[in-house]
Amino acid sequence: MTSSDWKEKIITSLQDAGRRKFLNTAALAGLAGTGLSVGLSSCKKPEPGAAVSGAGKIGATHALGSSNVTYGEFEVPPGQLDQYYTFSSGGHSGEARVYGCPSGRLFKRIPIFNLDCESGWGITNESRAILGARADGSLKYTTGDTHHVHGSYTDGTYDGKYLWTNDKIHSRLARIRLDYMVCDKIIDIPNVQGFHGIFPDKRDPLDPKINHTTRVFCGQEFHVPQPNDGRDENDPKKYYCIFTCVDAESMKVRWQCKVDGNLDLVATSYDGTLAGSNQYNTENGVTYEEMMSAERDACVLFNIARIEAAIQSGRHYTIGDSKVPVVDGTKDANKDPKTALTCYVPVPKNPHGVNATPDGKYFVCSGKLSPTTTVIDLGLVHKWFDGALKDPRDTVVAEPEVGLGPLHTGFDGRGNAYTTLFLDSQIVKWNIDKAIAQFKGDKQVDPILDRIDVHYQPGHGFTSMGETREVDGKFFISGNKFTKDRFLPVGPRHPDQEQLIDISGDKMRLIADHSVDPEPHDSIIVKRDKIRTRQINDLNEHPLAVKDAKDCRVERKGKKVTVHLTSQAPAFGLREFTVRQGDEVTIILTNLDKVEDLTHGLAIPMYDINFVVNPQQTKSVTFKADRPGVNWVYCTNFCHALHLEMRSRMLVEQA
Ligand code: RUQ
Ligand code: CUA
Ligand code: CA
Repeated sequence: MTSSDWKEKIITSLQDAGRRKFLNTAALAGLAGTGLSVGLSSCKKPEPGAAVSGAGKIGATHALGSSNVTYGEFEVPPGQLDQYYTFSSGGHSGEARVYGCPSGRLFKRIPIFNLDCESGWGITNESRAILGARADGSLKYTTGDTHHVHGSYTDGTYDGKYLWTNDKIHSRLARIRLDYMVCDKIIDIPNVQGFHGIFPDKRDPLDPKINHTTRVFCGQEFHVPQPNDGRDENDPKKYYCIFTCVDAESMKVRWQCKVDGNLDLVATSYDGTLAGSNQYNTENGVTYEEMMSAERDACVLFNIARIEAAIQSGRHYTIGDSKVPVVDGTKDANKDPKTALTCYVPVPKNPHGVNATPDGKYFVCSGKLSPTTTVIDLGLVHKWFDGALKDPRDTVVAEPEVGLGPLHTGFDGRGNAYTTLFLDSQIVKWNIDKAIAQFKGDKQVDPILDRIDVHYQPGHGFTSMGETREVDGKFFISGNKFTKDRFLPVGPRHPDQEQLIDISGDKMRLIADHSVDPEPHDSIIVKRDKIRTRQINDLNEHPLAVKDAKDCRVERKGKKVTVHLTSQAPAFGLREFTVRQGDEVTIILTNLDKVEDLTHGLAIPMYDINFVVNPQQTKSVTFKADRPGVNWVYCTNFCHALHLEMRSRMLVEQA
């Protein structure tokens, strides 16, 4: 075939059968001969053809045909509020996002690893201090890749205090304080590349009185030499991955644990004793072919109490310049279960996703290249650590065939699991107890309860309060990676989609399509009463706050000039101020307005300054006044009938 023939073929396949069929075929063709075909041949349900049927008539009929939903049933009418917050990662944007559920309305983008002029994130001295600067004053990084957001827990449910999210590119962990919904801390995780999975603990395994989150666990997806300083570059067998524990409050790295293979997603047990991570590269491969060569990979479980005891007793080392204590969690160093820090449970090849069931009993690991999910019994894992179970594989109590490309699983609190099927473009509902009975040998029982088409290729899927003891079984959101024909086209790149599904009944019902900016990855759905935001800032929080308009002034120390400034609708505290060419100018701006939502902005033409101050908030910027002339400092946030008149003049005198 000539290349134009190929082009023709691809276009026809897209037009005729829909992208879904194209992806399925292409994905399967790409995987043929690499072992997936083995997995497929053992998958009776669904028929590969069935997954594709109807692809030609996707769209309105498809969506409406799958349910009898009156859309208004779940609409949030004017003047009413959503029942839930959805906190979502923002992928390439490096931000997090806040949506309403079920409305799907976007309420807020929380800048984290990115720059954001709406809030001035990355522009003010305060946000730059959080983002981290290099010696020359430039920001250390301006990019981020957020995948997962998870909240802090008390008593097994969200306490509304913090969210944490990862930066996969630069291996940073960020915290968001939920009272203001702003990022308050970012740290670098040493010795790690490709920080992907993240999960807070839910209570302390050592102290029964500590029933809230005190640790955040972070997984490393890309293995590297340790230290990664040029040694062992050509010897991938000497590359390793690391599991990191960060203190939730101080955000200091507490310890690290070296593992064989890699770490992908992370889950934690409700009793605080265990954390787990699925591993798709137990082969230590450096190409995807190598990473798919073994029939089985693993889910590795970390015995938190034992790791911390090992650290206490000094059984640790450090890597390179890092001072963080590291323990050895590799297989060779942990052969005796009775002293082992880690337990490697074999699961079918290249798993993706690990999720804790809300009853606290199981971790569910998805197959990805196997049409199965694996249910690991955490009680049996403890039995293995006690030496009472020989083979780590004996901790597996179910492995139902769910469909093609299972990635992530949510729960309804009624014993059912909902797994996203990337290749099948479906959500499958299955019953955990039935899957266990089937695994024990009961041939009569079918754990699969329902399937619903989603549009298309879902990644994460999660339920309302589904990662807490207060799971309520009402909503499931399918995070779809492709949307094809669901929205008005906006160029070659389509929006992503969060599809809302009602899971309160026996049958799943598709309720709504919500377009989202690529690519939200993971989210959590949190009952609104868990979140208590502040109405205004605390004036005393900033040590340099200008607490009275009378305190506005210009202070000079040599070439350093500080402008103490206030805003109060519709005026800045100084109508003008004068500096000299060559001065290093710091403007400290306090918003003295006390009314909720009465935000002012400050922008200075040609100085790249653009930020806002919320009621009673203080922020500052520092810059070099390098050009003589008049600069209109103006308010960027429509605050008052005289908003346009809200200006001040910065006069820069010739040197
Ligand atoms: S991963 S689509 Cu970055 Cu959360 Cu599974
Ligand atoms: Cu202040 Cu507009
Ligand atoms: Ca593998």
